Amino acid sequence: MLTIHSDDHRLHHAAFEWAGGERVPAFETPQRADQVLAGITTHAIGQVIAARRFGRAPIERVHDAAYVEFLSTAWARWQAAGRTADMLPYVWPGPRMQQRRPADLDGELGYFSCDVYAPITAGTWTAACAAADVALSGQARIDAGERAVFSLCRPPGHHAGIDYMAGYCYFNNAAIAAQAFLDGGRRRVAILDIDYHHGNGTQDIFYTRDDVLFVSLHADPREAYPRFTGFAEERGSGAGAGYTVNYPLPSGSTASAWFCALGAACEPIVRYRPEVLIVSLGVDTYEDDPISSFKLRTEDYREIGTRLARLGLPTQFVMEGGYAIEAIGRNVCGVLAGFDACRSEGVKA
Ligand code: Q9C
Ligand code: ZN
Repeated sequence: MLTIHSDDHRLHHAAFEWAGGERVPAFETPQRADQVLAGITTHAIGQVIAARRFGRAPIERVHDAAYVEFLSTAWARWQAAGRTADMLPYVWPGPRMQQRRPADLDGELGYFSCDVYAPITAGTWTAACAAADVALSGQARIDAGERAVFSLCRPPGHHAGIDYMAGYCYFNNAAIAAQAFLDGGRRRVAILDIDYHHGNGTQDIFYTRDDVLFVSLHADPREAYPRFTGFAEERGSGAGAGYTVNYPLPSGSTASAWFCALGAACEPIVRYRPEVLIVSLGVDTYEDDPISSFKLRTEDYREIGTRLARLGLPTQFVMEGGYAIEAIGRNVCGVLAGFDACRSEGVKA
């Protein structure tokens, strides 16, 4: 399988995050993508190519232009104020408060984010644009007839909504690719999100639409981030009613429960008859992931690839989470190799 990559991801490097009331080293690090890239070579997944640049326009097809503009200038404004630490918000518009954009930088930072897990650093803008380019370059390859590609995006994207950053995410790479497929003339795109965490941002972007089916398998929000979205009752609204499908799983779920849910999640996808499938690929479902609780083992990732290949669809894998540095390369490559092996056997749905 072809991999798309950009070295610019390294320009985004958070100094720390908050966990258990303490400042701890950030879990979302440049090493993650470097390890995956090393795995691509070690496991002989295939060719790696650099992303091309697409600019702001395809990003603004899913994100609010004011949010994009804020992200593009935030660090320079922060620096001009004499500040040097990572930018993190402290105040958000809560329930029943006015959703009004504040006039100054500290206020805007809260307005355009929904948690403390997406710090803006010196290189965040460049890295986030590069991740979108990695997604768009993969999309272009599928559009040109490639059967499957892996977009090695970093920073990840599925927690970023229309006008906010959150959970290590700034631009929603999978959503940007989905919109590009539609803008290229496809009419039905499915996104299957198998990251441990609910893809609240992707859901936000497509919640009222029927041209993108969003199906997510994740830890029950009652006991996991992002806490306030991802319940089974969230099914889309208006024209989008029925086009969002959530499968929350209990904390501590094992592979057998997870694969059972994957089987269920594939049903609405098959029924939708999408022209293309985007997989938001997080491997934070791994048993040794430092911030998650599912119990998948390395051998399970190959099986995931096999199951996805059986859907028989043009497929774009987009990298999301996964924080067990030592295992991230083999787990991601397990999925890709499993997909490729099943495909070359000619197995059909
Ligand atoms: N102590 C992705 O996997 N922190 N984002 C949760 C950990 C935020 C995860 C609490 C997790 C964000 C792309
Ligand atoms: Zn995750």
